[in-house]
Amino acid sequence: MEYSVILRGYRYSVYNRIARVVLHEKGVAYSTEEIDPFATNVSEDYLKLHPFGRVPVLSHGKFDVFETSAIAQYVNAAFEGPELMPTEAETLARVTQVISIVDSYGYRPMVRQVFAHRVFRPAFGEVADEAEVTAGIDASHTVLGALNNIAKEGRVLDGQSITVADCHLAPMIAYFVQSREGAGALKAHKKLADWWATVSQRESLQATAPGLPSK
Ligand SMILES: N[C@@H](CCC(=O)N[C@@H](CS)C(=O)NCC(=O)O)C(=O)O
Repeated sequence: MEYSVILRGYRYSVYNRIARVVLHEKGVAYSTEEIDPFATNVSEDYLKLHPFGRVPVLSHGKFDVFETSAIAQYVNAAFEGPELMPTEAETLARVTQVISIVDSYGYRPMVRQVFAHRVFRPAFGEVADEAEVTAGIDASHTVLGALNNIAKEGRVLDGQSITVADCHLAPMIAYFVQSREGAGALKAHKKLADWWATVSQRESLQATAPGLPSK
């Protein structure tokens, strides 16, 4: 069945999953179109939608939008359903801060270095670069520490009131903890580990698990 909302993305993309988690939390029905941004033949039509050639892109009727936090905020504002964007000033600042920390300092070490080398590459029969895993774990401590402090403060990441910050962070942690090093690093940050124990059980996370091939 074709819906008026189409999410174009790559099944293993953590950013694609963020958009999917938001759509699920909001209860929005959508179709998907598979685009592998790492392929050499990304189509000209797709590059018209996303000039940087990344994923995802969300289309709703004639409206197209890329950049995942913009997609999340659009979905939250455009559809009925649970409010995922707090308006109280300090809480809103924390939501924006979590997303920015994840994008600026978390994605590369946690996903591109630790997960990609320890889990993703081996799942596809490729060799991991151990130096990348080590560098990623080293860099992840500051990221997890900052997020743990925000969780401790209690305005966001409380495991109860779900916001776009939870939706943004959860897919990154889901990948990170699939490595034994990542799981160990998260354990050292108790409040964040407690948050993950609760949030990982949500239907939105369960329904969007990318299903990597087993080694
Ligand atoms: N700033 C972008 C980042 C999206 C992104 O980096 N997506 C990755 C997949 S998880 C991608 O398309 N990578 C392709 C590449 O690096 O060439 C957003 O928020 O949507």
